[in-house]
Amino acid sequence: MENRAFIALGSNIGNRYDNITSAINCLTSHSEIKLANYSSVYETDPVGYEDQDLFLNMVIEIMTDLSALELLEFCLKTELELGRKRELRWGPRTIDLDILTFNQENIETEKLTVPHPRMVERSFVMVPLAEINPDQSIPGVDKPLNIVLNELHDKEGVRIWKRKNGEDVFEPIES
Ligand code: PH2
Ligand code: MG
Ligand code: MG
Repeated sequence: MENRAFIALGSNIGNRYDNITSAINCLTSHSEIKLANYSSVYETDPVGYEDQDLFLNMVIEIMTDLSALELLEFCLKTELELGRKRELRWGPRTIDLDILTFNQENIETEKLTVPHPRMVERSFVMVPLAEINPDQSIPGVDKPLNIVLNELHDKEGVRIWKRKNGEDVFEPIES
């Protein structure tokens, strides 16, 4: 598979861990998506709109033959499938899947902006990303990841919830 992408996952409704693992299962059930790595799961204070429940957040690294837009479509489909299963009528989504980077590409279309425009401001993204790929370079960001991370002030809002135990296999987070 030729494209490397990082995807941020977040959930703050229902069984958050279930939602996250179901989303990963759904994504990797696609024949053209392969899980390459994943972070620990973090519990995080809500950012932006603060009057909502705590999130679980993590980041995964995938290899894929899909284009960035095809990957986006599949992420949206997965969000919809999981959301619909929980029968939510409105309010925060049960699962949010955001494409952070796609190779080293800059993509700006109506539907998709990559790198994710707010990723470097968000500790709930940068902490798990730095865990799995501290050397990740982000197009348009000329500082190393550890410097970006050091400059973030809300890292205490990001706490480890389920440590990644084991190597780059999927089993540990299945149950
Ligand atoms: N997602 C948002 C807004 N705020 N806060 C946390 N902690 N985690 C998220 O995933 C998150 C958020 C919109 O996508
Ligand atoms: Mg988001
Ligand atoms: Mg989103």
